[in-house]
Amino acid sequence: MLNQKYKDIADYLISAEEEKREVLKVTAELKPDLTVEEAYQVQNEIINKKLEEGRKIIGPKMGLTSQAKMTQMGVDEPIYGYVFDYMLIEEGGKVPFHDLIHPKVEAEIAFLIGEDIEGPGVTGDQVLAKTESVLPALEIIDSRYENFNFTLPDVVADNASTSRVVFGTAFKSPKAFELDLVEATLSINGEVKESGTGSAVLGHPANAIAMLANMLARKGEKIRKGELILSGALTGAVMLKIGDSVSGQFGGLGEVTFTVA
Ligand code: 0L1
Ligand code: MG
Repeated sequence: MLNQKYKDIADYLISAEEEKREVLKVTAELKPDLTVEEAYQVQNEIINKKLEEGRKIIGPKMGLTSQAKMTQMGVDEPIYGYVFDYMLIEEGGKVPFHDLIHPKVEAEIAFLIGEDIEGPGVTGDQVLAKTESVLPALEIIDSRYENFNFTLPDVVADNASTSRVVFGTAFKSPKAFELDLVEATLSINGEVKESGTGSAVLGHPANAIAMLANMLARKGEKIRKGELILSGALTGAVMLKIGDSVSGQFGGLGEVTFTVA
């Protein structure tokens, strides 16, 4: 019975994504008492549906990793979602605005995983030892909810607002950088709109990947070799519009760009 309810909520959110239209949050429209645990079951239905359609997982991603976002949402734990192959935009490429609802962009550090990482008890140092490379990325989030208005269970059910990702092309050794000291700026049409450092991500971006491994362990899952994982935003998110030229500068880690067409 409840399983059917989760499937119905998943269909509601998948339709919103496919039809590029915003909807009322699940807790207002379909299930006011949705818990975070149930929301991950809804997310799971969405993931399975995409897999059945032949979509491929690029990797999980962490969201709400900054203290500012957690405080804003009244939560003390980040969330995760999944990035799929159809969400990838090539570096320097075009993001078609009309494929999306009300996109925002944020600057993140991505980890290419070299060995499986299985929780519980994983630490940031263990993550770094099992990371093949790190690279800069711009994540485009696009909540399916009207005005990005949601509660924690709503956003978990909505695959953590995941929509598109532009990965940089320079893969660097994690040993070559103090990732917590990396400074990123996010510019739109040549104007810096947001900036931040790696330490904004749970003190160090590797801590976010460790937390992800530990959260996945609760449901008997692990981070897998070859996954490319977004660790969470260094900067605030900036609203996008047609014609925007977007650039993320990550110091020695490199640059990521795209335009909105
Ligand atoms: O990647 C993220 O941090 C997105 C989490 C969802 C919050 C939002 O849509 O603003
Ligand atoms: Mg993000």
